Amino acid sequence: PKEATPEKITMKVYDMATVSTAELDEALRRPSQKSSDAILKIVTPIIDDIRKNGDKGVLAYTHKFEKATSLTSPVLKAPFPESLMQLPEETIKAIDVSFENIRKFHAAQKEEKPLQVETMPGVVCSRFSRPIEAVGLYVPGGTAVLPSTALMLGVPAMVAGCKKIVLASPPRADGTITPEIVYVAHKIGAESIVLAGGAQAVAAMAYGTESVSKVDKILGPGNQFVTAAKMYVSNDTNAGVSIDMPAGPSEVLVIADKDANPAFVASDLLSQAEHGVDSQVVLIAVDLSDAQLAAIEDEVHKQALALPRVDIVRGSIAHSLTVRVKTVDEAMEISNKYAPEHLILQLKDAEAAVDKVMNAGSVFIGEWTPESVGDYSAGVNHSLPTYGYAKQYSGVNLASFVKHITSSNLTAEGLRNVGEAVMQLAKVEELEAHRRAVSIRLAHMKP
Ligand code: HSO
Ligand code: ZN
Repeated sequence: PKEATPEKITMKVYDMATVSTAELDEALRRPSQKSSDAILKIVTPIIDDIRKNGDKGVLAYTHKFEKATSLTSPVLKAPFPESLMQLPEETIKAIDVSFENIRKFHAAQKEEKPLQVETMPGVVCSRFSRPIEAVGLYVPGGTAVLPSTALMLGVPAMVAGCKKIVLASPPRADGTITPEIVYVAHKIGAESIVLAGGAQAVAAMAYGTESVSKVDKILGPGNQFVTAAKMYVSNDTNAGVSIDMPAGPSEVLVIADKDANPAFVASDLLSQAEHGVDSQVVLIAVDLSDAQLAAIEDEVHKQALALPRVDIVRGSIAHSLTVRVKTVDEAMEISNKYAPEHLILQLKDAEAAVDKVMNAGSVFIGEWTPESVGDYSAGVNHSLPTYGYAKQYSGVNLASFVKHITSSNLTAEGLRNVGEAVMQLAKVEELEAHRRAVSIRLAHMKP
């Protein structure tokens, strides 16, 4: 019997010249997520359970979900035994190179010295930063092992000077953690690895258990349960914990013109499409002929079929799309509205287009910059805002691991200069004690 020709793996095409705004908006909507209410109903009892039962609760979930029934403790404390980080030479080298680049780029984000401004003679305002003391870094398990995420969260935490770095990741069924993650944990000086995933790992780090250290901030991507748990604990004043940002499925928007190599463009689209069935990839084709667009489409199909994760790709390509536009400006307008996690510029003058980028997590400029370099080794962070949140959030960076503290320091002259304004505003707000805190001092100064 003749083999069925596999259905063409291709993205739906819209043309800016003919599509209505409403139709395009609808096409560019991210694949819908389960309602957060439904997820919260599942997550809340898990969090309550961990608060009540501590280690025992965490272990029970890990036995159940990860099938790691041999585990007797939910935590692996540093120093981690060498035997747990046995890796091929080339993997060690790759982690070391990436570690160093990420370290360099994030170390450069350190503020040299406190910011200081004399706003009026004798009125000095300063701002300085201090590391967040304890951070919990969630490294997802699931369909792919992600030691790169451990690097992206762990290296900036180390550079910022966080005293206690706790990593959490679901163990394998034999109760062990991938050696790559243990090696990264060792390199960043992690205090411990929590051998758990999901809402239970988040709850354990938010509230602490007998053996899991309570942290001040939880960062890292995860599935909808992890995200819902992070939202929940960050809203609970009893936990006193903050989070990085809402995380969703990975996505990319590629802007390509006639100069772009169709094979390169296709490879970039597919490298995000393989993340998960709910990922979305968008191609904005700038003034391409039918033949040029067809060349990219053929490459997408051909390259996709050769991928081990072709089935995931089929899923994500199904809700992905191409938009044909005439100019780079039109392309940038769509991109800024979409606010992609990753923006790839495969344009003749890619650098010139960067000025027009208003909303994006991270930008990849020119034909020699595939997104995967940023995912792993260039030095930029890959923990980025998805789902359009690039409109208001930054990706993980050094500032994610510090707080800024301000200070004021006035001389007598300074208080004389600014005191009138303070007293008048206190009067307006009818807060007499505020006013007197100034007047009592001014009176004291008078001879
Ligand atoms: N592209 C993903 C990160 C990642 N890629 C990890 C490979 N491993 C989200 O930025
Ligand atoms: Zn990736």
